[in-house]
Amino acid sequence: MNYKAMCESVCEIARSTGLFIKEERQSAKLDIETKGSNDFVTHIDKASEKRIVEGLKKLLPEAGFIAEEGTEDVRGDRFNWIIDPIDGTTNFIHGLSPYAISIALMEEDKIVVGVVYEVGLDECFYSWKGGEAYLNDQTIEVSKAATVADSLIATGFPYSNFTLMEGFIKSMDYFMKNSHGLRRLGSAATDLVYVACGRFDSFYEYDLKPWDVAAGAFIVEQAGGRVCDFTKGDNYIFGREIVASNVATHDELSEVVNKLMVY
Ligand code: 2AM
Ligand code: CA
Repeated sequence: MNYKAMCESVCEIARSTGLFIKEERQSAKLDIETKGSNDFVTHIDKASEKRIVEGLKKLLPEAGFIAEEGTEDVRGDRFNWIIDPIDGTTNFIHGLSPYAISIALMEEDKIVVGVVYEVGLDECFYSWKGGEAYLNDQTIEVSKAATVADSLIATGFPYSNFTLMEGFIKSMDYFMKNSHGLRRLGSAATDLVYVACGRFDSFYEYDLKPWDVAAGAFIVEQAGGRVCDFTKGDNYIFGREIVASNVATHDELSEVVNKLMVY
């Protein structure tokens, strides 16, 4: 497979779907304000995923799909797409950035193409097996921060699974006192690509789904960063826990998360 050409085609699908989402939101603005947001979001998530799936099917007919809205729930023998049609839905509803389209291609059990298109700022992050990592047409790399004390750290707040709440609060307490600061943007895919381009030095969160992290985690690695789960293993796509960072701070950061959040 020509991974580079495949990645470029996926970027085109993500960009055109992003435009569609933006326009739909604009034309439905009044509806959201008067009738509430749930119906609208369900409709637009599904319509967006349908467009993405139709586009991807033409690119690689034999591939299966793991997609948030379940448009096409079929597994492929060798290739599977992992898709989130809108990551950061709550931001999107409120008219806030960031919110993103996340598309990864998995070959056997390895990601080979990753695209995160952050719609609000029109920023497309992407990489392919054997290539570098990009933001629009510029190559990107992770930061050079040497320690957690020098790091700006992103996380996500628990929203429905509160099982690790106690450890999570302890981790926030620790990082508030021992880093440059904590940020919570509300889109895990965007948090990851912001680590890839050095805006954040690191990111950690639990209870994330494969479609929230598959593309972004790949782009972090391609940009020279490191990714692991909370036990420092590599089950971070399907394992629902992720730590991503530059190389220099990875051991220190994952040790803190491991100590406070594995129990
Ligand atoms: P989603 O927008 O695709 O659902 C932020 O912490 C991450 O958690 C996002 O990637 C977001 O993905 C996911 N998430 C799911 N439900 C959420 C909710 N009710 N509030 C905030 N984030 C949610
Ligand atoms: Ca989503």
